[in-house]
Amino acid sequence: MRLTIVEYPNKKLREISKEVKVFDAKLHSLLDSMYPIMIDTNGIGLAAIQVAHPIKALILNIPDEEGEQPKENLLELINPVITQQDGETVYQEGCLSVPKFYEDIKRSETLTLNYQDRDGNTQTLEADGLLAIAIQHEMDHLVGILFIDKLSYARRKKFEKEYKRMLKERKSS
Ligand code: QAP
Ligand code: CO
Repeated sequence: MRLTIVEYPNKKLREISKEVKVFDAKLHSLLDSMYPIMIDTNGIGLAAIQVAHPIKALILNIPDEEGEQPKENLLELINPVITQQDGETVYQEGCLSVPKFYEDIKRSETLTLNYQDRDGNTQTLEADGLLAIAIQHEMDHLVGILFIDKLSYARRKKFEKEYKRMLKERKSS
């Protein structure tokens, strides 16, 4: 399956993703195609809506201590639901759909999650650190929320200005 990343300000990113009910070869093919595009673009997380598929599916591959992302560490979360969250943490986030822009975002520090794997089996997961942050970032995509929506009014204005300039420069080169 050939996929391309949908970038802000494309309205597609505002869609609400639908629950996955059928865990078939089509779903597996989408997940299999999301992994290489995430790795090739230096991503650690990617929601299906970012490749124009509005379904509640996302993948994560948090770098290990060596900064590597072996495929064994790949997490595929379908229909995720956070059941517990605690604490507060700030991290400089980015997003493959908002290239070249990074800002500090406040999230819960730890969380517990229910989800389904690619075969529809229910799983639970406890997360902290960068994984917990990434899960919250990717789950926001499932309801049409981007990390830039969480910025203060002033920061958001600064972002819009810089981003517009970047898009313009990109078009002219
Ligand atoms: C979400 O983000 C995330 O601007 C995943 O030029 C971010 O993979 C979770 C990326 C931070 C937790 C913490 C962004 C690659 C990748 C860019 C990403 C870029 C190249 C973002
Ligand atoms: Co993102």
